[in-house]
Amino acid sequence: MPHTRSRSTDALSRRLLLQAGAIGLGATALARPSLAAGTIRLPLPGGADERALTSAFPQKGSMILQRTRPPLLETPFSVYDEGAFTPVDRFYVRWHWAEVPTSIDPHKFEMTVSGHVERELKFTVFDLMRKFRHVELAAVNQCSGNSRGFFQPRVAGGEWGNGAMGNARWVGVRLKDVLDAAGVKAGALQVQCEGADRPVVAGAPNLKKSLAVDHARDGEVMIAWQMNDQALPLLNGFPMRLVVPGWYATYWTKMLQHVRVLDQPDTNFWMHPAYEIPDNWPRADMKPGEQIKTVPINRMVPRSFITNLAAGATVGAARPELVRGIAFGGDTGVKQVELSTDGGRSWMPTRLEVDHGKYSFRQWHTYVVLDKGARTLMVRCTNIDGLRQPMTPNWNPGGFMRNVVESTAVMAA
Ligand SMILES: Nc1nc2c(c(=O)[nH]1)N[C@H]1C(S)=C(S)[C@@H](COP(=O)(O)O)O[C@H]1N2
Ligand SMILES: [Mo]
Repeated sequence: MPHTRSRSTDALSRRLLLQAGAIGLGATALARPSLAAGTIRLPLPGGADERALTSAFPQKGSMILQRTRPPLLETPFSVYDEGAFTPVDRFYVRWHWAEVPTSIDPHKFEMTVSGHVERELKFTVFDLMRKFRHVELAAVNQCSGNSRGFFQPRVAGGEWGNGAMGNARWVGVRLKDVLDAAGVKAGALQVQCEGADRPVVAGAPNLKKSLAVDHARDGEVMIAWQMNDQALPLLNGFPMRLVVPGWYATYWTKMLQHVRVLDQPDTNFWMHPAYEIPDNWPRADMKPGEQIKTVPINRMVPRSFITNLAAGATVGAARPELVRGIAFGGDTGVKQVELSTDGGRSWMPTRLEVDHGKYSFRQWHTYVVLDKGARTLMVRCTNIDGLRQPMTPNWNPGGFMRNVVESTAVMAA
């Protein structure tokens, strides 16, 4: 459960937001004209090995440029070696539609709660700060299509490497408390969220995502204005966004403008057919062309990565070498992270570092002694529910929910 914040933190939140409003996120375009600033190696099957880096986006440091409009910015993987929390200026960015407001006045921007409720309510982010109890929760935000670029056969969509994920301490209020203030009526089924971004093409549907009403009221789903002690950057949803712990980021609506309580199932395009997975969680697996029942994507599955050694790294042979990384349990905490140096025949435990809560990245480390030559390191995570990463990757046409034990080839010399 999220814990309650102190008064001084409330004051800090307000100050952070005032600063964010004051620096005028109002560039005329989201990116300055000269975009590329060097390249980075990001080998994907069948793809170019080099990607452009950019520092041209407001409030963002050096990022992998996947797409300019709408902005798709990937976190360079070495950033995850810096700690359990992803620096805000390196946190990945993903928008569906190109019309993203380039400046927002947080004193004027309102979120409306409407639909199957006793009273329609409007809140600025400052109203939320004043009226409701503050909560803080560490949680991983991962795009449904993170690692899509590794799918074979290839699938259409943002060809992400593994950098469409990030971990932050989110501060905000419970969606439950906001819904209670509006008074959800009996017969409510779902809660639909929509942001302030718009499609360029007339008639194309705005992104709208719905959660079951009990999920929306579970006391964990929150409306956040702060990540890792900073106001949300514009590109990560300033002034407020939804945080849905343990669920894929497609539900984490940014620049939250409408919260609608529905008494009918949401059948909008973005719930169906978009963002659907084969109905065999946790695998989300099928054969190309297979006819299979699908359901909306939902809870995340465990993943783990080595962060201190990139593919092709040279490490010392016949002496202890540090291997370090991150893991997350998906919709629950990490129980165990194990390493294999023999292709998965045997597994050795690793040491888990500080526990920041069940939805957070958890750092781990161990030491290996490798014989000289080409070696492969494999890492696997098991979560508290006993769910363990599989040895073979899944496939589905959306390129969603990649889950497989990751391998890193190194040279011991
Ligand atoms: N308003 C709005 N919210 C949105 C989206 C969007 O296009 N518009 N994309 C969603 C998807 S698919 C992802 S992966 C996350 C990305 O969050 P981030 O950009 O803060 O990393 O935002 C989600 N929330
Ligand atoms: Mo996404």
